[in-house]
Amino acid sequence: MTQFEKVSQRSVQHSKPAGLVLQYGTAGFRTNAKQLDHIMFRMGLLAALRSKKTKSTIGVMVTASHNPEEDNGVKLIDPMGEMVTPAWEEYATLLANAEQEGLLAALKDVIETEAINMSQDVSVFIGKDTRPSSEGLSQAVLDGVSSLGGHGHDYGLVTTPQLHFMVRCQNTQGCYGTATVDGYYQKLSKAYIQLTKHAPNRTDDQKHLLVDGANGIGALKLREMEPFLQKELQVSLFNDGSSGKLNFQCGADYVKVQQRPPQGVQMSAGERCCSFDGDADRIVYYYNDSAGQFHLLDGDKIATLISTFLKELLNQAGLDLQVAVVQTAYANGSSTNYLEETMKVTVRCVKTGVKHLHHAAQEFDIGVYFEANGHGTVLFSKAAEEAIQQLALDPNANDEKKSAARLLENTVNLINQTVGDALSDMLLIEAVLAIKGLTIQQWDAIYTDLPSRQLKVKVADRRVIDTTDAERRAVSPAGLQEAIDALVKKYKMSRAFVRPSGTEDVVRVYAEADTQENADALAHEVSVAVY
Ligand code: NG1
Ligand code: ZN
Repeated sequence: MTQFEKVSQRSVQHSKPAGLVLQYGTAGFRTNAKQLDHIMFRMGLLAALRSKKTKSTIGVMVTASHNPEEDNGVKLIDPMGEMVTPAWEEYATLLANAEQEGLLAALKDVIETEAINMSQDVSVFIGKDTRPSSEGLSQAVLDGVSSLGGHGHDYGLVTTPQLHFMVRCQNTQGCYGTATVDGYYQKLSKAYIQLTKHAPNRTDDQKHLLVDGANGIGALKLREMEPFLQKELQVSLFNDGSSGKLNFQCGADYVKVQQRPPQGVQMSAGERCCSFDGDADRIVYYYNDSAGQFHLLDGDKIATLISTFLKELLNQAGLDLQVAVVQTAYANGSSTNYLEETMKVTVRCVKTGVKHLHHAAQEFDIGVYFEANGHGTVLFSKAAEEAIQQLALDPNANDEKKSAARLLENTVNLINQTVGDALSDMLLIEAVLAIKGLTIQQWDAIYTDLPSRQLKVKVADRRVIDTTDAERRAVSPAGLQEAIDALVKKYKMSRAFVRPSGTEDVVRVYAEADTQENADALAHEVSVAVY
């Protein structure tokens, strides 16, 4: 049987419902799990082709992140552990939507356009989250890979960032770490323990952290990692999946959007808490003050803490490396202001979607990127990593410089540079707070968020809204931007923008102003202008 006959035969067992059309969205395909079997098989095929093309290992993660438990989805991972390149997102859409009888033609189209050598070997790493549907769907991916004669390595239950990490390890012959889950824990925990040595005399209270695992994979993996941390982090884990439903009234997305603590977490006043999302690539922190008021420390606060820490260390080390922070239009205006005016850090604003942030961060020596919702990481250029390593080993450097360089070296090792990673980000934040001797209240007080409001508006066709300037200004429909400008002028310290969502059939409205009442009123008035 030829390869194509095999694909044809197997694809019948993963047949596509006629007429169903799905788009590769901001973060891969995502919808009700019942509609995804054929998508998974076909993404197995595509991953096999991408592996042949790049002569590298490719990753396929079965997850729908923060979506409800009934949904599922798939994310493709490129050789360096980054998200798949946009040209191949188009092939993904092409294969996903080809009717059953047109699948082979679509496949051959990709092979021809990319001039793929079909005798090249295939290596694909596969992982899945804890959704009940993930098991069957990951089998469909494996089926796709093997019908093109490929070898799929099934890692089973892993977080999305763990799979990204393993793909990078594999393709860099171990330079990034060992491509196993234990290899991941070893690399991160070693760096974390080294960093916390710079914060001696921490009390058990200071080492204690409440974690909301969103009833997902992050909870499972945190339990596995705990022994590696040698009590330098003492976790009380809630929503660990033993009884609650995935992402239901818990998790990072719930906390960020609802601006309230998750269900099922017993927080005392002042206690440091964090929430992961359903595949553990996002994290937010929060606490209740003694008056019972809830305080959220989102991606912007995380980016500020981390970039400040890095900048201070670079100064101490005497290393002339540029630190930049990449944000989106949703970043709180106070954070941008603080970073630019007080920290004198370069700030870049890009379109919503992690791939845009990741790409922009690659342009700097050190690029810190975070979406306000808590997805983010830090990227170090090769030159920056080498400068840090050289200084750490330099026999002529003074102790202060050397010590700063070693801290930077361990920071690099603690960070998962492939993608935002709740476990890695959590350890980094815990280490930074410990080294700087900051409580969560002190971290929160670095700057005060401007009151803001996000709303969703349902319109007949959200695509009539076109934007420019990193989505901060609307260019169509005619008159909309002028209307927004006029509304913004009515309030102090105000800002507002609208954009069509890339993951839901809605227009998102964002507003900031001097008071919560004004932010709410402005958001409401802008929604009316959109409608
Ligand atoms: P859309 O639906 O395009 O706004 C949302 C998030 C993004 C990103 C993606 C992917 C907001 C305002 N938007 O995109 O940041 O995380 O989902 O999950 O949070
Ligand atoms: Zn996620």
